Amino acid sequence: LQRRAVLLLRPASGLRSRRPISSLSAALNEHAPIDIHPEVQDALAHQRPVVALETTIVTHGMPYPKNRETAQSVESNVRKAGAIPATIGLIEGRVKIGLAPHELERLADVSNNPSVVKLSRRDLGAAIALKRDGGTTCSTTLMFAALAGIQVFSTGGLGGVHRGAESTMDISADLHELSRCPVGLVSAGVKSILDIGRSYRTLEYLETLGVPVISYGPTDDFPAFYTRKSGFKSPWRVDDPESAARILHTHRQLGISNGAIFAVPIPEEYESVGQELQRAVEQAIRESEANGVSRRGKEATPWLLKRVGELTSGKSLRSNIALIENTATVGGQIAVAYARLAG
Ligand code: PSU
Ligand code: MN
Repeated sequence: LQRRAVLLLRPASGLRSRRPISSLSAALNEHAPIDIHPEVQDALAHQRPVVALETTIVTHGMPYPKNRETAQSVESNVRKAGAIPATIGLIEGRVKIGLAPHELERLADVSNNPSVVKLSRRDLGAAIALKRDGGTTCSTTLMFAALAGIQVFSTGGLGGVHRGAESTMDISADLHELSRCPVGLVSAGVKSILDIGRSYRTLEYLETLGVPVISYGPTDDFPAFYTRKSGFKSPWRVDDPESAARILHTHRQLGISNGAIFAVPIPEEYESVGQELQRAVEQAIRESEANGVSRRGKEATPWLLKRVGELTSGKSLRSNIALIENTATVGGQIAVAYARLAG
C-alpha cells in the first residue's frame, strides 16, 4: 500500500502541491528503493510540518522493548507538537520514510533480527543491494530527510570528533552529512561517549564544515548530552521555535545547502544524575580500550551504551529517553513554526 518515492516528483493524484517539492528529490531514480508512508507523503505535499526520526537508536542504542516504546513516545511527542513523525529505517533493502508499527517492531526486536545493520552513508548501497534491514544513523537519516524535503530531524546525540581521533581518524560521518543536507538537526549535544570535555573539537570541526551550532535556550552553552553544559559555548543561541525556524528559512532563501544543529539541553531534573552517568562513561571507555572494542569501528558505540546501562542500573537509559523525548517536542515545534513561515 505504500507509495513509491517517485511520487515526490509529481504530487500524488488528488493532492495539489503549492510549491515544487525539494529539488534534491530530482536526484531520485524512478525505481529508487524508497517507500514514503502515505501520511508523510500527504503532509509533504501540503507543506504540513514533518519531523524525521532515526532508528539506530532503536536497533543499536537501546534494549528491547524500551527501544520500541521510546520510538513510539517520540513519535507521539512530535504529534502533540502538531507535526507528523517520519521515522526512517531500512526493511528488506527498502528505505522506509515513515515506518508502520510492524516495521518498527521488526527493527526493535533484534533478538529475532540479529543481522540488522547500523547504517552510515558508506553502508547504504551494500545493505540495500543485499536486502538487509537497518537502523539509520544521523548521517543516513539526514540524507533521506533531505531527499524527501523534510526540514527538521530530532534525535538524542549525534556523532562527533571521537576520543583519540588524532590517531584513530574516528570522526563521525554525521558531521560531513550535516555539511551537505539542508536539515535542522535537533539534539542534546554530541553523544555521551565522546570526550565531552573536549567537545570544542567537534565544534571546531563543524565550523570548518560550515555547519552552524545553535544552543536552544535558556543558556549559550553547548549541552553535554546527559548534562546541560559542556563548558563550551555554541556560536549562536535562540530561545523559541520561531527563531530557529527563521534560521532554517533563511538558509533556504539563500540556497545554503548545509544543515544546522539546534542543541537542546536535557531537562533540568536529570542534571544531577548526569554527573554520575558521565563517570560510568569514563569507566566503560577504559574497559573498551583494554578489551579492544574501542578499535572495532561502529561497534564501539553500541557496546559502550550497553555497558554504561549495566554500570548505572538503567539510569543512563532513563536519561537517554528523557532527552530524546524532549528534542522530539522541540523538533515538532520548530517544524510547525517553519511550516507557518514557508506556507
Ligand atoms: N547517541 C546515542 N545512541 C545512539 C547514537 C547516538 O546515545 O545510538 C547513534 C546515532 O544514530 C548517531 C550514531 O548518528 O550513533 C553515530 O555513530 P558513529 O559515531 O559510529 O558515527
Ligand atoms: Mn565512528
